[in-house]
Amino acid sequence: MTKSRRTFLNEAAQIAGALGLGRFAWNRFEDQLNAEAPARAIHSSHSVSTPTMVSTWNHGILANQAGLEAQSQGGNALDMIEAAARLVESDAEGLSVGLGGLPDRDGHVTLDACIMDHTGNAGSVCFVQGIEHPLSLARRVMEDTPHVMLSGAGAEQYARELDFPQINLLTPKAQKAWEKWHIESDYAPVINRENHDTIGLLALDHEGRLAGGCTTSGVAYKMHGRVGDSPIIGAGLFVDGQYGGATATGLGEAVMRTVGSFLVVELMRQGLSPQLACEEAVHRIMNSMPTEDLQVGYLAMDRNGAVGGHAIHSGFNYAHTIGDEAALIDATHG
Ligand code: SD4
Repeated sequence: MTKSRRTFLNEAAQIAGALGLGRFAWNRFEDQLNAEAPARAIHSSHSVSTPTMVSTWNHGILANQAGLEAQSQGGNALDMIEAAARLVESDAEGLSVGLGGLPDRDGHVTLDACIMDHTGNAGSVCFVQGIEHPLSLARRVMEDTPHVMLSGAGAEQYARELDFPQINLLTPKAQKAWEKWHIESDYAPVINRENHDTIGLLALDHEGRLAGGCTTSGVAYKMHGRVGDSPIIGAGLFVDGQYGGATATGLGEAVMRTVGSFLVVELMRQGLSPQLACEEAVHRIMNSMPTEDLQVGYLAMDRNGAVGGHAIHSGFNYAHTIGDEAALIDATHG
């Protein structure tokens, strides 16, 4: 027998309570159920075989283009992620990813990255120095080792075994910025430090496979040895091929404390749209710590290609590319 709508909503409300969904998210979920034509339907109207990518910040536009190019040459979702990441990692102008990333307080550029596929395979490296493409190294950890994560000297040793080129990642521009900072040596997180921050990427390929990646030099002037959320599976990135993927940007400590990307995907699994799931995960942070001085943004895509993004403060944007159509979108906030 079919349940009445009221019974369904009552039961769903109890589940939402058990999940700890805030009142706000529950109201929005109800709106979503009541809506005649929810935004999700518009997004999901394109076929799953239309390759789609979303990536954080302005540099996502070019990254997505590189990802879609890899796909058109026969690549799958993982190839899309890797090609997109490599482009941004090689950009010496960007101050927070790969080559040219701002160093830690001791002047060392240390990188974190991870990758995950639709079957739950994951690879990650953290606190890696002297390698331009940490996400490619993370992929090799995933595909060619029995492990998920390698760190520091061990990850660098593995990179040498694989003949990854060794380079100095500290560019004159980043060194100059660090020398200026070093005079005062005053560490404080800066909201939206530059609009070309960590890159978090999600891709859906022509066969409907999802993959995700995240690569960063982490917050500038961090303590030597500090690792953020970006290489932590479940924090900076999580993908569940049945439901969707999510990635994070911003102050990693806040993301790690709330296992942010896993939370976003779990909320999608419970029925929230990517947008509502991102909003709820941001509110989880806002309800548990002071956030005047910290920014976190989440980006999510479900297995049908529907997308959402939300941040604590304004300033977070993301690139959304479907086939050959690309748009830069200002995420909602607050
Ligand atoms: C970190 N989440 O290391 C990264 C930095 C970042 O936007 O994403 N900045 O905490």
